[in-house]
Amino acid sequence: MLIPRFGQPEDGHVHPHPSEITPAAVYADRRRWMRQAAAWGVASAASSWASGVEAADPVPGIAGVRPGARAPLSAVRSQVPGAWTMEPPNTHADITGYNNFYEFGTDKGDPARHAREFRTRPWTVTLDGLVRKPVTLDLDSLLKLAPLEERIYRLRCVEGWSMVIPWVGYSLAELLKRAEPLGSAKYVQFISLADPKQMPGLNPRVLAWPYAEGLRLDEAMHPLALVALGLYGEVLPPQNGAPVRLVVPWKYGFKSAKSIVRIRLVEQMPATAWVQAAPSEYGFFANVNPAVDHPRWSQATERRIGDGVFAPKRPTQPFNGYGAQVASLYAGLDLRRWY
Ligand SMILES: Nc1nc2c(c(=O)[nH]1)N[C@H]1C(S)=C(S)[C@@H](COP(=O)(O)O)O[C@H]1N2
Ligand SMILES: [Mo]
Repeated sequence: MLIPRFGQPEDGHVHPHPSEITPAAVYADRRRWMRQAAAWGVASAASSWASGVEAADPVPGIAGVRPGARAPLSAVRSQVPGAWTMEPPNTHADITGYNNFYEFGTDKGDPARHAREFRTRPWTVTLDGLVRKPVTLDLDSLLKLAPLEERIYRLRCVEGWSMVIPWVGYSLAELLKRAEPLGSAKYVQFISLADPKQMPGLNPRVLAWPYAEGLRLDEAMHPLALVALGLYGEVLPPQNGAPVRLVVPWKYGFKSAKSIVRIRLVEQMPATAWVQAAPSEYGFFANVNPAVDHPRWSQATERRIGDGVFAPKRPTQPFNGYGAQVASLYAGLDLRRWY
């Protein structure tokens, strides 16, 4: 049986050298250069390759977005309590160069490398299951569904590293309300895209695809649970879960499913990819908890990406520092257990 590679403790894990990363900015500049070269009619193999790439499959949308292109996404400052940490955000290069998105490979640099041409238009998200009004929304409807807010959240990966990320989006509750959940709905399941034509990492030995996650309905309705459509004031880069992903800041990062295509309201606790893969290591609730170690490493501290490998680790906070907002959701639940 394959031991999930997901759970690699961060000790001894060397942060990728900057030269291994292709920051989105550099990539955008390269594309701009290629377009410019094609426009000038530069006679070379490079220009015909460039024009071939650039001319293929134009994707309509905000600012005429093509796969991998960057586009602004304006947002207002969120008023949701806890939505703004004062900690400095990580750099764009770190946030878009050090990723977990196993559909594109299991190394931290794989998503940035392999998701460049990921097509995020057309895109739809279907809300169904125990709802009064099942609905399928396209990306433009999602972008207009509620005012876009900027929120700066800490992200704590179960592997023991963390970042601070300025997201753009709105509360998941806004989206769920559109479908009018029935009284019988108790949980929400989130299903990511699994497209073997675009995703080179869909190996059945890694996870059971599609990637699926879930929340209890009251967790999903908490205003801090975010539908993210952008980061750093731009549409989401592919490697961060474009065009639409979940962000649940008080839970380990794996709960925040990327590139979501379906949201199901259900009565029973739904199957999730990581619980299915390793039930002894990952739980459904997966609230960040420094007092409960992962079976293979401590969760007491974390390495903040960008601190440098020699900097001391930081103490991990219960609920990733969002306890004042969310702890009451778990009254009566034994938090010492690894759920
Ligand atoms: N579909 C999908 N969603 C996913 C993952 C994944 O592999 N596939 N990885 C998760 C994990 S482990 C983390 S830590 C976060 C990372 O999000 P980021 O790359 O935007 O920082 O995405 C989560 N969502
Ligand atoms: Mo993670």
